[in-house]
Parts: sequence; structure tokens; C-alpha cells
Amino acid sequence: MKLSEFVKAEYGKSISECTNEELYYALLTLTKKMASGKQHGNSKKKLYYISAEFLIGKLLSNNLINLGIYDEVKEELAQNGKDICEIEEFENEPSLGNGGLGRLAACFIDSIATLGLNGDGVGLNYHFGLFRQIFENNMQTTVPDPWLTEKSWLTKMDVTYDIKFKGMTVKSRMYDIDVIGYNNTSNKLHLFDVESVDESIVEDGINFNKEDIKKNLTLFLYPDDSDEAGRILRIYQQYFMVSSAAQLILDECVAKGCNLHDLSDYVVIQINDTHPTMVIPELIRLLVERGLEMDEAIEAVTKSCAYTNHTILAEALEKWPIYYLKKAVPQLMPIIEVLDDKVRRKYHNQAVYIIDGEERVHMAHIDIHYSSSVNGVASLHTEILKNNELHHFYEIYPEKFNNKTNGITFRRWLLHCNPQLTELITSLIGDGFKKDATQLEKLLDYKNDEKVLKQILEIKSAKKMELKKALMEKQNVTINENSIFDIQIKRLHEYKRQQLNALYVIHKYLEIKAGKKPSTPITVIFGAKAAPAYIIAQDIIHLILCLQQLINNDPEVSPYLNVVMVENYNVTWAEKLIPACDISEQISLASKEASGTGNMKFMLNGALTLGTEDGANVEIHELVGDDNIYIFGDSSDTVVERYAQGSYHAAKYYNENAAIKEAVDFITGEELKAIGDKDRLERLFNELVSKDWFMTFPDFDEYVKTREQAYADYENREEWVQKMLVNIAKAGYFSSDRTIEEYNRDIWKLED
Ligand code: 26Q
Repeated sequence: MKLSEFVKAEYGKSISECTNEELYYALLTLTKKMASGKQHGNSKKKLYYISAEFLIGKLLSNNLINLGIYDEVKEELAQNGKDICEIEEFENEPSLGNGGLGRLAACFIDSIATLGLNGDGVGLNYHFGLFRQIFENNMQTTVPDPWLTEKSWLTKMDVTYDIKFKGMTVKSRMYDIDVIGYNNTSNKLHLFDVESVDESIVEDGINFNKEDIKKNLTLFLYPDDSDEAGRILRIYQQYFMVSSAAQLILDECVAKGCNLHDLSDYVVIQINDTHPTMVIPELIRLLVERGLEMDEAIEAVTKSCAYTNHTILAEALEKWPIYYLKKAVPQLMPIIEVLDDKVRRKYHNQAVYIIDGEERVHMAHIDIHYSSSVNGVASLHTEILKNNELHHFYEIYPEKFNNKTNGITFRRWLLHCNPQLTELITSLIGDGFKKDATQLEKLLDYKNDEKVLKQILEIKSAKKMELKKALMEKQNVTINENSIFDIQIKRLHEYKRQQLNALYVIHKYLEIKAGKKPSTPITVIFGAKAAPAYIIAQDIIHLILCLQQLINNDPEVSPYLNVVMVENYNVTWAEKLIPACDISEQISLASKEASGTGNMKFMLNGALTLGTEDGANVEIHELVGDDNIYIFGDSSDTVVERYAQGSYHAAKYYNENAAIKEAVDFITGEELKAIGDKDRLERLFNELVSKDWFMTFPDFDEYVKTREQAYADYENREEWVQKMLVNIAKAGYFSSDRTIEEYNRDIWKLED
């Protein structure tokens, strides 16, 4: 149905007479109707991708693109004087994720539907998402981020389940979002919500009564993890999610006539990090309740489950005190004890026990013993899991371990966010790349085609102008569209080393002050949310915001160097920032970033990576070759070794390297103290000089040198654009369609 007919029937007027808001809701309704006419994947076996996070971003354009009607609709609107981009402004972005893991889940469900596979996502319907970030006095403050509207992409379903906690039962209800594949199947994202949720218990900022589980269960994603009530609430959330999922899975299975002994012929469950791990004991519990023997139940569940690890940071691996579990979900403890007991009888190595000597349950250990597959998310990461972090498990189960290098959906990260580049590519190599991303390699034929290279540069300039406009409108800052856009956007974490980037900025500022001016001006852009309880991360944000104020207001420096931190960085911002970027900062301490996926999005949009040999950067490096990437820093082997030896002393570097000392001293110098908070700046200074746990100092000199080299190379526009082209051409490997094909081939084995 055409939009004009639809709005006539719905509102009794023409498109040009409608407000943008009316048009948004009309398109939403129309799209949902079209999705309901599509087939759901329907093989005998079905995948359930369970994740505590789905960072899906706005859905309107995405859905129109996947339905294949985006251009048509845009055209029809334009003919009636309406701009689809303005209509999109009415959509709220659901902030149902922290970062990479949640965004990966969103890319994956897009690819699962696109490949026509029978697989749904299962997660939670957080009413206020993570949080909205606001800058005040050069600091982050946090407020709720309400995104739900009366009419929305969610459809309230008739599916409800009783979820039993110690001393109380709550009701979960399923809400569905259509996951429309690119010209294909439409699957579902099932988000469970607690029926008794009460938004009114939120007080100032994002505070609320952590004990009132019936009312608070689905209010926020990962509420403050720093106190015990917050951690226990997280267990309630996780169990609520997986018990709902487990009941849904068994219901659907039985409806298909499955004999529960044969569960694994009907069901495969991908466990996204350890957050859904309790699905294992919960399913076992339910199967036993339905008449299976314990051993049969364990076997059926083990065959059906697969686990993805996303981190090697010890502090991010979930270990829950038995005492917490007994407090919230006592019914799981007898099962977990049986699972642990079996491990102890078989393997006499404490390192692989589920329950440790401090009465804590290691969630990842449940996953590894009681799943059939364990995967890392980039080759380096999987190797580190096998050889270091999970080595004891690898010795027991070598056949379970496999790598699945992450990917991104090109529908959102190319077609949607960069229609200009998409059009150019299509005009050169046809549109086969939209279904088979490896065809992008055909672009290499144009490496010496001056006209094409010029067009690529023109598109980059146009995207820079668009970003400039957005920053002006939304944040009232001006940037120079003719400067180099050097961008680091990702969660704030010390291991990602935004502080290293900030030290470079200080270094550059001092150089310019001393009279050494860059040939092309530089705009350094940051975007990052920090966990409210993560003090040092807050301090780093404070440093960046203070630098922004100092540098942008210094008439000697600002013509050459600017710093901008975007407020409330999210998927919508990423879609504007990434296509405009020249240099993509991927500077984590080698061995710490499991994969990274922003790195792939930047590459696809023609930015060059400045990065360490970490995560998927290693694979990007292999694909594009030394000439088309800027690599620096110590190798992961060196870093792992240095940690093992305990041989790193930050103070030594600080005392012996004048450039480091100068930059670090600036943090507590007069200029910044006049602007910022003395305590925060001093705490950060001390942290760096006495600890620098993520080793920014050893990499500092090489980072500066490599970044300067990139800026110098940028001056030669002809050669630079060739590097851009190679990056775009080689990005095909990072399509999440490829990743999902591998998951299906090696793990899920769904027929299509
Ligand atoms: C754990 C315990 C208590 C509270 C919170 C958490 C928690 C929450 C979120 C632990 C981890 C996360 C998110 C992790 C994450 O986003 N990991 C990223 O996953 C991406 C997709 O695989 C990778 O590309 C990134 O390298 C990895 O950092």
C-alpha cells in the first residue's frame, strides 16, 4: 500500500497536510503491517539468541531499507514537501545496551533474518534503558532515558509467565519487535517486561528503591553495580529474563510436537556472555519438573546451548556469591550444586570448578562445562582464551572452542548511514555487494581511477558537513569541516585508553603553543558514556571536557586544534560520526579489547585505523596491509608477559620521559585547575603516575609518532584516498552475514 493511500484512510488527509509526527506514526503502522505479511524462518530447529542487551537503534529507516521501500517512500514524501530525516527525529532511540555486546546482538538478529534463518532474540524491555548522559560543569550526570511511547515498534503479546523468586511470584509479559530481514524473512525480538513495573518509583537522577523488585525489575539496564542491592537486582533481572525464555522455548518446542528428550533437535540457545547463563540450570530444572531424569536433562541442555565470551577482563567475568543466589533464586542452587559436583568428580583441578573456595558461582564455568560450543569474537581473542584465560578448559574440551570474528550489518552501517557512498559503489560494481559483501573487493579496480577517487573524497566532505550541521544543531558547537576528523567513540574504559588520546591532545596543544602548527587543522572528537560508579572513568571524561573548554577558547590554538565530546553518545550519533571520520582511534591496550566492532564500521566508511594489534584490528591489518593502516604499540604477548612479571612501573616512564612528564603534569597544571575540579584532576594524575594499569606510558612515544605519520600522510590527498578505497574494498569480510553464516555452519546447524 502506498503511504498516500494509507494516511488518507488513517487521518483522512493528504501527506502534505500531515505533521511529521503523524507521518512517523503512519510509517510505523504501515511497516508493522508489512512485516506481519512476511514469513518467519521455519526450520524444525530454532535458534534463541538470549542477550541482556539489544542496542537496536532507531528502526524506521532500517525497516524501510530492509523492506526494500526506503527510496520509494523517501521520494513520495519529497514530492509532498516532506523530509524523511525530519520524520525520523520523532523516533526515540531505545538505549537497551551498554555498547559493543548489545550492538553486536542487534547486528546479529538483522543478519539472522536476512539469511532467512529461524531465530529470534530474547531480552528485557528496560523502560529507561541505560541512562541519558548530560554534561554539567564539565562532568557527566545521568538521568533516565524514557523511550517507550504509546504507539511503538513493540507489540504487546498474550504470552505471560509466572516467574518465581524466593517468597514472591511476578508475572512476565512478552512484547515483540519485528526483525525484518533484508528482502527476506521477518523474525522476532522478544522483550520481556514485568507486569507490575512502576515508573513512578524513580527519584532524582536514576535513583530508585533497589529492593522493590516487583516495581523496579525492568526499569533500567544494569543499575549501579557498586552496591549489594544493585548486584542482587541484576540477578533478579537475569533470572527473570532466562526463566521467561526457558518457558517460551519449552512451550514452542512442545507445540511442535517435540519429545523433550530430543530438545536439541528443536532448539539451539546462544548465550551472549554470561548474563543469560542461568538459562542452563533453569532449563534443567524445568525439564526435571516435566519428568526427565537429571542426567537426561543435563545432556539435553548441554547439547542445546552454546556460549560466546566477550571479554578477558577478570573483573567483568561474573561470579555470584551463593548467598545472593539463595536470596533471590534458591530453586537454582540444588541444580548448580549437582553441576559442580559432577565437575569435581571428573576433574581434579580447582580452576575449573563452578563453585570456588569463597562460596561464589563462576557463571562462565557453568557455560563452558554445560554447552557444546565456546567461542571468542576475534581470532586473537580466541587464541588468548585458549592459551591463557581459559586454558584449563581448553585442555579438557578442545573440540568446544572456536572463533567467530564479529561483524556488523551493512544495511545500517553503509546503506542507511552513508547513502551517498552506497550509491557510488552501486554505480561502479552493481548492487550484488548488498547481498554478498565480499564483492566490495571489485572496488580495487578503481584504485587508479582519478574520477572515482575524487568522488570518494567529495562524499567524505559531504558527510563532514552533515556532521558539522548536526553538532551545531544539537550541541551548539562549531567545527571546521576542512580539518582532519580524528574520532574515538566507545564506552569509557581505562583499557580502551581514552586517556592516551587525551595525553596526545595535551601534547599537541603544548606544541602549538610553542609555535609548531599543524599543516591541516585537527578536530579530535570523543563520545563515551561512563558507568556512574566508575570514578576514574568519570575523571577521564572530566579531563576531556576541560580540555575542550580550554583549547576551543584559546585563540592561539583553536584555529589548529579543537576538541569536541558529543553528549549522550548512542547509535544515532554513531551513524552521523562514522561516515564523517578520517582517522578511527582503536587504541586499546593489546590483549584487552576482545574484538571491537566500531573499528569495522569506520573502515567500511573509508576511515583509516590508528590502532594497536588488538582484537579485530589484527584482522583489519592483515586484510588491508601495512600501507593502509596505522599500527603502533606493544604486542599482546609483551603485555601479557609484563602483567605476569608484575614488572611495569609507571613512575619510571614518567620520570625518564620528558614528553610524558610534560603531558601528565599538565593535568594538574594551572590552566586546567582554573577550569576543572581539583580533586578529580589530581586523582587522575595520581592514578596515571602511580599505576597506569593499562600501560599508556610504554605506548606513548610510538602513538605520537604514528599519529603524526597519519596526519602527514593525510596531506597527500591522492594517496590518502587510495588507502580509503582499500579499506572500503576489504571491509566485506566484516559483514555480520558472514559471521552468522559461520555460527550457523559450525554451531546452530539450522536448515534454511
Ligand atoms: C557484568 C557484571 C556486572 C555488571 C555488568 C556487567 C557487564 C555488562 C556489560 C559486563 C560486560 C558488558 C559488556 C561487554 C561488552 O560490550 N563487550 C564487548 O563486546 C563486543 C562484541 O563482542 C566486543 O567487540 C568488544 O571488544 C567487547 O568489549
